[in-house]
Formats: sequence, structure tokens, C-alpha cells
Amino acid sequence: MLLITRRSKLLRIIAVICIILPLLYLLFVRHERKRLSNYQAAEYNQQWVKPFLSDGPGNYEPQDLKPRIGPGENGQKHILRSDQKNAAQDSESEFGMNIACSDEISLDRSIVDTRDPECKRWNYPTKLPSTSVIIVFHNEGWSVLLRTVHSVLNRSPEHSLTEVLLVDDFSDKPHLGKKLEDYIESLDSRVRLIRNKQREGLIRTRSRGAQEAKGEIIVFLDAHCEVNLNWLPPLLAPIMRDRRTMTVPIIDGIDHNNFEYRPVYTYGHYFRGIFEWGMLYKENELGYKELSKQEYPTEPYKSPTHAGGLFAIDRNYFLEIGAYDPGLLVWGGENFELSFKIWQCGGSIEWVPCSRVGHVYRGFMPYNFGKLAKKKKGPLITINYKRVIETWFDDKYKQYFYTREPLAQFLDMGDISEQLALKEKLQCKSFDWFMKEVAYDVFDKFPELPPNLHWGELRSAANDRCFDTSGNGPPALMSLHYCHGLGNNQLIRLNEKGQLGVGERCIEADNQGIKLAFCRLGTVDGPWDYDEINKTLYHRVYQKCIALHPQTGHLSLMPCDNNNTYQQWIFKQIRPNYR
Ligand code: UD2
Ligand code: MN
Repeated sequence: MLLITRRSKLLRIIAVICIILPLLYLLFVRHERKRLSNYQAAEYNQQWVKPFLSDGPGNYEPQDLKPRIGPGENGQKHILRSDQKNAAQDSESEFGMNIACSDEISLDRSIVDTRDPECKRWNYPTKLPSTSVIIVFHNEGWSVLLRTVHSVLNRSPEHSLTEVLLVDDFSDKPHLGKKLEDYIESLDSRVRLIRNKQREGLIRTRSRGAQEAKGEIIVFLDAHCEVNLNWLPPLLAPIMRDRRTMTVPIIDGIDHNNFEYRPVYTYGHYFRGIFEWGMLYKENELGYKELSKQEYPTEPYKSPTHAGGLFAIDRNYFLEIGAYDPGLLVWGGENFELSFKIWQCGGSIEWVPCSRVGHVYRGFMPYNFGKLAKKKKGPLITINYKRVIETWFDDKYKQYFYTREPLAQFLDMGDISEQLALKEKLQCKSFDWFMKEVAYDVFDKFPELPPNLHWGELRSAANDRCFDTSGNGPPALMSLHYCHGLGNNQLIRLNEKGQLGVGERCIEADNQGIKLAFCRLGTVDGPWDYDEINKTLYHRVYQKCIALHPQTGHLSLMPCDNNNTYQQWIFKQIRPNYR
């Protein structure tokens, strides 16, 4: 008896499971279909309509924008009263920007339309894919963070904007706690907030945002942006054409002190992202090769890299290519990792002139890297660069990086075997292919680097002090300081072509003395010869040697005198204590 009731109970449970599971599955499939319907309709039913120009306004152009009056409206600068100076200064040092000024400007302020007028006449697909705008943030100021959100809500097509996903990277400022949750609750149901349980850094936080996003397309923005008019459709259209295209808006500048919104580039000039061999992000004006591919100057164009912060990409594609390398820490280099990966593994990057987004460039970085940095020995950003170049560069190109950043050879970059396996799995092309086909214009500014003959500290035989930039930028006089062996300011390189370099800068001479200068673009040549026997640094053009003034400590060129210790310099390689 007992056995029979037990068995029937079991059967009932099995029956219930058999009914409920498929039902749940069906519900899930329906939900997914609905989620994907717009995009797939466009992509798979060939409803894709190439953007086209019309005589009148394009289909997503905003109509009847009401003029607004108030502080900062129309993207104008807003100047605080003199009695607000302290508040302004305090917020500058806390956030790297004048939040006191921002706080007085409406979250819905109008901005200046920085687009080429032609942009207003483009028509984009009527059905746009669902989009999640992902904003990661760590300890940002209230009004800049929310102005970013408001601008997205105000200036994106209703049917395409699925959500604004805020990802809090373990902020500890009170205004970003419950107050933020309450505000979001009252704002718009499409705004969603998730929080990290520990500090992850912006790179992992973005990858998490991508995982959690509901839209087919994800758009990343920094937490201090204002999107411009009709910014979204132009970013989505190229991705609808080819889901392996990542798109990047043209970045405008928002002044960190007075919040003036203004273009960064001169009107009508377009740039694309490149890099120099120390992996600093650089830009190059569009050349004939790219311009000749365009029918109209406002069409998207190819770019080798991007600055990092603002871009749109198909969510599934981003996840298929492994999102960001999870071994990259906190900040820096992720823009290159993604750029190289996309290009080398079959995708492409397009910059979109008709999509403009303002970004507050801060005066300095107001946050530290927290515990994440303490676990690592050595400069964290250079470790990131090393991971990226060891994964994506061919051997020949890796050498350029180590020539430019000699200390990187001693850094522990962790395990990159999964990255290399991914590169294999996706059958990615070589870096040489990328350089020749895509980033060909890097060489125009940053030619292949010849090896260093010497690198390290450059010590005076007379007073035992070392060449030092003192942290100055060019043009500045070089001076001598106590040798500290810590690199950067005292890490001098002399290459085979006679160029004396320190970081991305060069050491040159004029009648004022020995100077830190901008390296001339497009050449790796320099005027210097190092005499290993007499230890002199000889300038071939002036035919003089670097000399230290015994009294003033000033560095200048003097007629060469091999017996003068004030003209003797000793290169000594630095061995950082990274382990
Ligand atoms: C640029 C990029 C930035 C990023 C970075 C390199 C632009 C305009 N900006 O520096 O997006 O690619 O280069 O990595 O291209 N954040 C966190 N956790 C952290 C640190 C920062 O969530 O640990 C947030 C921060 O609140 C901001 C975003 O990440 O929203 C980018 O940081 P940033 O504004 O300090 O970087 P930025 O603009 O100097
Ligand atoms: Mn930023």
C-alpha cells in the first residue's frame, strides 16, 4: 500500500516536471524571439536598408527642439561666482572635474549640434535593434553621471533603447548609494543599476555589463558623457549591415572646469585611432586612401584602433570574441586588445562622423587602482600593454615595444595561454597583416624602431647624479637629480640612429641647453653619438659635447674635451625590483 502511494506520488512529480519544463522552455523561446525580433528581421529577412541621404531631414532627426534658457544651456560654459571658488576647487580635487559647476546645470540641458549639416539628411533603417547603453562608474559625481543617463534617454529612439545599464564598480561615495537607487526608481523603468561586490576595474566591469545586458547591441559610455542629437541610429546601422563591425562616435570635449561642450577636432577634419610603440593612444588625420572610399564625407570610415570609452558592438559578437581579456586589470590597454582582436579575427572598426558624444576629459585621475594594483608588482598599465602585445603582436613588432619600454621585459604579465588559444580558435590573422592592410599609417608617424645601443640611467661622472625630466613636459630643460633607478623620468634610451629618448619624448639641444622635446614625427633619427671610451655624448650637427656646468648644474653643449669629467656620462641599465 505504502509502496503504491509513493510510486503514484513520484509519477505525479514526473508528470508535473514533464509539463512545466517544456512550458518554461516555450516561454523562454518566445521571450527570446521577441527580444531578437527587430534585429533579426532586419538582418535575416534582408530588410536591411542602406542609409541614404534625402533633401529634407532624415527619419530620426529631432523636430521642434524647444530653446532652453539656463546655466550651461546650448552647451555654453557656466562660470561660478567667486564665492563658490572653494566648492569648485574641492570638487575638482575629489572628482577631477568641477562638480559644483555641473550641479548648477540642468540634467536635461541642450547642447550645441557639432555635426556636419549633411548628417541631418541621412535616413537609417526604420527598425533598429534593441540596445543596451552600458555605463560603468567608480565614484563619479552625481550630476555628471545622471546627465549622461538623461542625455541618453532624451536623445535615443524610444523603440531601440532597451535599457541604460549602470554598473557600479564598488563606489564608496554616499551619493551613489540608496540615493542613487531611489532616483533611478523614479526616473524611467529602462534604467537599471547593478553593483560589483568588490572593485573590479573598468575593464572587467564592462565585460560584466555586457554579460548582464538585455539588448542585442551594447553601447559603452564613460560616466561623464553627453550624447549629441541623433547619436544612436548612425552607430547601429553599420552593425546591422555586418554584425562584426564595431562603431565609434566622434568624441567632443566637455570642459572639466566650466562644462562647455565643444568639438575637439577642427570642423571638416576627420581622424582615426592609431598608437605609438610604447602603446600610447594616438590619432592620425584621415588620408587619401580612406577618403577615396567614401561617397560622402559624413560616411563612417575604417579606423585601426579607438580611444576606449565609447563604442557600439553586437553583444553576442563581443561575447563570442571573449569580451575583454579578463587578465587585464583596472584601466588601460583594453582599447588596443579589443581593436587588434576585432581586426585580426575578421571584424572591423568604423568611426562614425554623424554620431557625436561629448566626454569630460579630466585634469587628472581622481581615483587609485585600489587593492588590485597592490597585488601586482610593477606598473599595472604597462603590464596590461605587455599582455596585449604578447598576445597580438608578431615577434618583429614586439621588439619595437620592448625597445620603447625596456623595463616591460621584467614585468610578470601572468598567463596568456587562454588568449593565445582564443586567437587560434578564431583563426586570427597576423599582426603584420593588420599593420599592412589596416594600420598602414602608423609608420608615417611612428616608423619601425631601431634597437637601443644603450638604455638606463644616464649618470654624470662628475657628480654622480642622473639625467632627469623632473616630470616636466616639453619644451623643458633637462636637469640632474639623485639617481633613483625607478625608470620613467630617468630612463634614457639611445638608439642605433642617434636618437636620445625618454618615454615618448626626445632629448635635443639648442643654445639654451639640453632640452626635453617632442620627437619629430616620422623619423627615428637623432643627432647623438655616444663615445664608449671617453664617455662623451656628441652632437653631430653642432659638433659639441654635453657638459655639466660645475657651479650652476646647467646642462649644455660645449666644445668637446675628453679629459673633462663634466663631459663624461655613464649609461647603466636599471633592474627594477618587480618580483
Ligand atoms: C580612456 C577612455 C576610458 C578607458 C580608458 C582606458 C575615452 C573617452 N575614455 O580614459 O573609457 O577606455 O581610457 O582604460 O575613450 N571606472 C570604473 N572602475 C575603475 C576605474 C574607472 O568603473 O576602476 C569607470 C569610470 O568611472 C569611467 C570609466 O570607467 O566611467 C572610464 O574611466 P576614466 O573616465 O577615468 O577613463 P579616461 O576617460 O581617462
Ligand atoms: Mn572618461
